[in-house]
Amino acid sequence: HAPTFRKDYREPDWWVRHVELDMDLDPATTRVRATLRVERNGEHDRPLRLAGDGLKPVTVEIDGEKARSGMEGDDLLVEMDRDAAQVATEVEIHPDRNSQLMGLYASGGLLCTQCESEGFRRITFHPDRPDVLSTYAVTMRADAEKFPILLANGNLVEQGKLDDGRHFARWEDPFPKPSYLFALVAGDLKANRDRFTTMSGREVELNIWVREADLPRTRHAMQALKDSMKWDEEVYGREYDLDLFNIVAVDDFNFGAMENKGLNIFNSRYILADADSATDADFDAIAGVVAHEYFHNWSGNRVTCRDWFQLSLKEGFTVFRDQCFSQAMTSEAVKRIEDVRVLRAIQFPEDSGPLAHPVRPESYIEITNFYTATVYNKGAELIRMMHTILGPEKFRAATDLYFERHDGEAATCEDFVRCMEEAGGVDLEQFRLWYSQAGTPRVKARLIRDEKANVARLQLEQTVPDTPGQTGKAPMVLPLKTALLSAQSGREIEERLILFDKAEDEIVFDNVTEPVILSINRDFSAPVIIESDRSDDELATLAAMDANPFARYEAMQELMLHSLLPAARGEEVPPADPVIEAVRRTLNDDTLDKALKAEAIRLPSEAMIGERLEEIDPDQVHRARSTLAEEIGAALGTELVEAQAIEAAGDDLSVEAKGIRALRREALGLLAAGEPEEGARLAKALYDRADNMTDRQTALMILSGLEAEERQLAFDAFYERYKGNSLVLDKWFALQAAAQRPDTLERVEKLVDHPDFTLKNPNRLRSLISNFAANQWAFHHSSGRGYALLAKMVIEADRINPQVAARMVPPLGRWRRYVPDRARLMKEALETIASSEGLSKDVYEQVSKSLG
Ligand code: B3K
Ligand code: ZN
Repeated sequence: HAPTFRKDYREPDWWVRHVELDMDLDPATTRVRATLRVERNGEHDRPLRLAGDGLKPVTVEIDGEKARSGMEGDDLLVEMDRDAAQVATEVEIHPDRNSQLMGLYASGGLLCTQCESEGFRRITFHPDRPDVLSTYAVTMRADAEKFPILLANGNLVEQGKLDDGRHFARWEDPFPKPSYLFALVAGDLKANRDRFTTMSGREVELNIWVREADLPRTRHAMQALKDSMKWDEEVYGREYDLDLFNIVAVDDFNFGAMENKGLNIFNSRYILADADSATDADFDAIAGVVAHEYFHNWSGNRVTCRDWFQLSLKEGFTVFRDQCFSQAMTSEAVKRIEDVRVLRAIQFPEDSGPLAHPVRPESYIEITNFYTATVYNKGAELIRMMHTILGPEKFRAATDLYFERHDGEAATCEDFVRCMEEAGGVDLEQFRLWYSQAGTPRVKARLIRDEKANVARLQLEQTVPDTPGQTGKAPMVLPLKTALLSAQSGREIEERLILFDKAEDEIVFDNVTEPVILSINRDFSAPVIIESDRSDDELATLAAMDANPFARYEAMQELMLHSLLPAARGEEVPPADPVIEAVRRTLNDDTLDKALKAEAIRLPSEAMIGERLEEIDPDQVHRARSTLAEEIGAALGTELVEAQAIEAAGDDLSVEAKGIRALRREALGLLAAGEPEEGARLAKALYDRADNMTDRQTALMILSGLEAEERQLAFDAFYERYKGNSLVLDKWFALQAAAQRPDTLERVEKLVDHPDFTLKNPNRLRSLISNFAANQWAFHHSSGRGYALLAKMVIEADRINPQVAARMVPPLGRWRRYVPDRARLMKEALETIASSEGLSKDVYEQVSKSLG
């Protein structure tokens, strides 16, 4: 398994200007005839190399004559005696045997495609690299009854009946695109149809295609699509470019969704929702993913990536765009808190483990392994920092320049940064280190007041930790939004954007005539770990008074960690009073909206606590967190009962109503920790009266951790009610896998044999196994059986779907961070995987790097 290196990039030897596809669709055997209009790039005599993956050519022709060609591994080499030609190949593929869900595959009676990154080569021979852009025309033929709807990229130009009950459709996409954006769908689908008038007055037809029975659950996705089209016009000046925009929902899908030109294909969990079956979080995720894929039409499709090392060019930027969209549509502060939580829970651990890599990686064995939180979420933070440094107007000028200069091109991260520099009038030379240096910077911040001089000095130190293959790193540019607050009144005295770009620095604040408190990295303006020496009192003041809502949340988290970290290290535990008082004050604060209250009283997760420890003892971490929850719950019974009792209509998706339900979840959780019987009673009552999935899930989540008879009753009722709805059944598995109880491991071991469990459906696999592996206490069971179970699942899943299997490996890769007995058992599980026969290169890369 040889790696590919960024430094080895070369332009393609041959361009492909146009692709003509002719496909006889059938689940058992589909015949694909492809005609590529190729042109020599520069002067050379190298053959035309076309990538294939498991393909055998039936015929290969140049300009209508049999070509001289041969296979080299999976690739087809065609000898070329002219500078331009029509090269035609014919192959046969088998969609119903495609369990990898890459290329053309069958899902629930549909035929559909997934090509990013290298799936097109499973459909036909092609260079299959993102810097080869072509126009496409596709003719599809299929059984008219089984596949009445035939879709592909671009516009439908012709359709009609054929003999033997078959029919055909021809689609043409006028926009040159890389092969990874190719898509087709065939199936018995119905559309939720709508329209959108663009800013220049063009009418666009919008369709969301699903099974007929699912039509009522597409309304939210359609609204999100229209909202995103409008938002991209208003905020980025970007208009949609075709007259048709199709979305299709499929049940078997390797990830969230795919931005194929004019034909986005979605995992059905990011389309289908109603209040009875989807939670508030599901609704928000749907809007976010619909927006994300739509935004790719410009950031990804019109301007694409030169090579896969540039992946963050489209993904980091598009995540930033979807985050801002969701901030605008819901609550700015709450959405930011959620995004930072994901970053800390997933990206920070990745960045400090064996799979750490820069936002623009230098090499890969399997590119699919690099669709990571680092490329996506840290990548989005890089764009956000440039937005902060430039300010909104210059940032917009820079993106205008970027879209204009690179429209129709395959660009690089460097191209993007250069547009930021030129239009923003800033020098980003040192900032570029964010693309090349992995690891989360750590900042030590100390504020010292000099009473005689009436100044406050902020002393800053930064270090960037070593990561695999990278040591001795240079200081980075950290934009730190910083304020000083009066220690007495909490009033804000001054806010500044500090660009901290040295190993050490001292920032002086003048005219400081009273004791002050430091509010630093407001809005999480830089994705770093801040270590400050702020006292409990100072944090409590910030938690109650800081004008920046994110900073209030952050102060609460720090305050909680002051109590949690010593306990998790097995040291003497300070009294919980400061935390309890801060939670009480938060609950009683009428100025704070409920969603923010919910965030503020939420304890850091066990994963987040672990991330702050040198060595993790999972039992101690669990005990620390549950003890603090118990103490808060026992002390604040009255306030918590009151907070969880506020009502909101189940189909009300306003920020206020969602906040009410979020607060109920957190309050009831704390209450159940402190008073389990009362918690069980209230949770069961909530389950029985709930008119929406959010409350139902809250009730089950709370019951799942309790030794109450209500628990089994509610889980059984839930199963009976929803056994026909696979998306909800995923929740039934997920809730049991995430349950905070001593026997979760045994339960998950049994659930693997449940008739509704399957390794073939990625959603189902993740709902049970990935949620289990994220459940720190259960997964890290001292017997090591949790690790063994995960290893077994990885090995079995790898035979079916390597991409999905490889994504389950990282929890084991963290072994070096755990106490010795766990570390040894985790490593053994990795070795078991490593020694299994016929490992895919996907899993091989993850496991060998984790052990290395
Ligand atoms: N671009 C796709 C992800 C493709 C993953 C390929 N392994 C979805 C997205 O990020 O929008
Ligand atoms: Zn994306």
